[in-house]
Amino acid sequence: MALKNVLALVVLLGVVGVSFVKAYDNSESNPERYNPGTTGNLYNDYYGNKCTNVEEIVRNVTYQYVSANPTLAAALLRMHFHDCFVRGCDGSVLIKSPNNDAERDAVPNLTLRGYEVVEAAKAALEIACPGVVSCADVLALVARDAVFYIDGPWWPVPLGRRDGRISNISDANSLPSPFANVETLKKNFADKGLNTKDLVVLSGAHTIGVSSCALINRRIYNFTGKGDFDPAMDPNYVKILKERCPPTDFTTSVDMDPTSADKFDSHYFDAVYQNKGLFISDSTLLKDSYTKFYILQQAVLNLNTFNDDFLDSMVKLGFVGILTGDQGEIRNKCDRIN
Ligand code: HEM
Ligand SMILES: *[C@@H]1O[C@H](CO)[C@@H](O)[C@H](O)[C@H]1NC(C)=O
Ligand SMILES: *[C@@H]1O[C@H](CO)[C@@H](O)[C@H](O)[C@H]1NC(C)=O
Ligand SMILES: *[C@@H]1O[C@H](CO)[C@@H](O)[C@H](O)[C@H]1NC(C)=O
Ligand SMILES: CC(=O)N[C@H]1CO[C@H](CO)[C@@H](O)[C@@H]1O
Repeated sequence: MALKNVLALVVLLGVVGVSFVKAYDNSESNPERYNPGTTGNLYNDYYGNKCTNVEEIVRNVTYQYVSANPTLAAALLRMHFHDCFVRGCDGSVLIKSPNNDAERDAVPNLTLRGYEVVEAAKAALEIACPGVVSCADVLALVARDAVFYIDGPWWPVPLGRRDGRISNISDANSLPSPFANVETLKKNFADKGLNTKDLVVLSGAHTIGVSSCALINRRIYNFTGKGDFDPAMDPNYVKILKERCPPTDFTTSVDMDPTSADKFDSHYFDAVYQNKGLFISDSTLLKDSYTKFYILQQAVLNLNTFNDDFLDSMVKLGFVGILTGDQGEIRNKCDRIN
């Protein structure tokens, strides 16, 4: 990086850097720690003796699937995110509709994978303690365990979510678009009670997993309709992407993190910093001073706070729009309301 940038950074760091460096208090004995005060309460030992071993049962099933197919970790993390952003973390993303008008039929959902893992974990729980554990909780646990299995960070998943009874294709509009700019993304997240730090930290989930040529072909071949590519992209990266994605290819997969899409590391921030963000919604994080600074901290200053920050933001994400108490229901099967 240019000397000018280094100097600017050093000055910036002096002003706000210290507040970014925060050790995580790993005391599970403090449930309030996990409640960012959104809508309702979740508890670490919610099921107690109504269902002992909930976490172990889910973990065993998840490990079984993810060990056979590690790419499921990315899929399950994304599924949990989609669930939480649409009607809250209420398992509504799992519901099937005979009319193809449920959330999972929406365009951004078409490539969600891993439903079978959630179903299998739920089935194991139904044998151990029928009708007790919600599908929303199962999905939250499965996502955490799947990421942990591939050596990603572990985060606490306080429990007690209830399952929603509605899944509507039009609600999937509240999912952020890969073509969105940072202002829109900030608003999308703020609408869910998540701040700008959560936006940039959770975007780091794109350090694992894949997308498809369909979502980037315009960006690399015909950005403004003149046969050009997005000038915010590194030209060499565009060249590599073009080799992977011929102009009329809408199906081939593309790694989200060009260097290590199967590893949960901080390379996503390196990629974005080097103008190798796959989506506009990744690259645009360099256009806001806060999110840009976070990227610099991870990519250039090697502060290594990403895993701890991810933990904090995942816990917050898990509280978005939850149903608790006697709201909703405990579904018997995750793909249909009772
Ligand atoms: C900031 C706004 C976000 C946008 C616009 C966005 C958009 C996308 C898109 C378009 C894909 C590719 C899907 C496909 O090819 O069909 C994707 C993949 C993925 N997203 Fe995001 N995403 C965002 C935030 C998040 C968050 C918050 C998480 C999780 C905490 C996440 C986790 C993932 C993962 C893991 C994949 C790879 C999935 C796989 O390999 O199957 N994303 N995202
Ligand atoms: C989970 O798997 C471990 C190791 O295979 C096994 O010992 C344990 O009994 C399993 N736990 C449950 C609740 O199935
Ligand atoms: C889904 O939401 C749309 C828009 O709010 C509404 O018109 C439609 O009736 C809903 N569909 C179902 C099945 O509830
Ligand atoms: C590029 O975009 C323009 C304007 O949208 C369109 O007319 C043209 O057909 C596109 N070219 C290709 C090769 O898709
Ligand atoms: C309409 C449609 O294609 N829906 C798909 C949504 O995603 C699920 C899971 O991958 C598919 O089974 C559906 O066919």
